[in-house]
Amino acid sequence: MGSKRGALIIFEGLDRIGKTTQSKLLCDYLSQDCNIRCERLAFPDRTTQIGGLIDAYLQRKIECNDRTIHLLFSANRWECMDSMRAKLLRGDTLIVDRYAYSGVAFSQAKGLDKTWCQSCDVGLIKPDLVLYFHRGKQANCLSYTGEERYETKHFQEEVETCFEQFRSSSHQWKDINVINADNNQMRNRETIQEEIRSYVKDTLKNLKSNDLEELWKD
Ligand code: NYM
Ligand code: MG
Repeated sequence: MGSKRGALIIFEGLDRIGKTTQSKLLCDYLSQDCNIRCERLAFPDRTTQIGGLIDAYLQRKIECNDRTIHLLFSANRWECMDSMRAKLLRGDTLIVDRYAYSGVAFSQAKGLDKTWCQSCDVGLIKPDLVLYFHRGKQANCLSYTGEERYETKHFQEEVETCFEQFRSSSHQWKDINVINADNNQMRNRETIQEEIRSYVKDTLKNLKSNDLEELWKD
């Protein structure tokens, strides 16, 4: 009996919706309270050379055409696949802030073809769990204009439409779970975290195969 591999868990959604806070809480909980080896990652990974270009682009220090930056975001995931695979196979659970779903939604929102956008990420490691943070009706995360490229109310609304379209139309999104991330008194941090933990516990319990599957191959 080999030891069980870790799970690949993805957090997705618009900017400033609480993914980072919640993924940190989850990672601390799994490692400290459940004794599960666990690491938190984020895409874009701005620490690599490709990630440095993406960071410069987001901070408007360089220009880049839409397809080129899309390919860089995708390449930034591909360059991490070997180390992610090795960690998962040795039993570490990975909690990842954004993945190929942001890749598609943000580029599609600029007018790029969805099929083309998706094709670059076909074959990445397939997640065991995807949690999409949805802002529900009491929208409060869109009342800002942030510093980085893409952080405008208008563009975030376009991205949200792409996330929603993709989620409701594609069988590839059938496994995506929606987290109501409304940040009001009814849905505070702890309530949202509890909901996330219950999804994660199910996923960890039901992890069957030791093999890693490939994204968007079926
Ligand atoms: N983003 C992120 C993309 O446009 N494509 C991608 O593939 C990924 C992973 O980068 N506004 C966008 C979404 C964000 C921005 O991400 C920076 P973060 O999580 O804010 O650092
Ligand atoms: Mg951001």
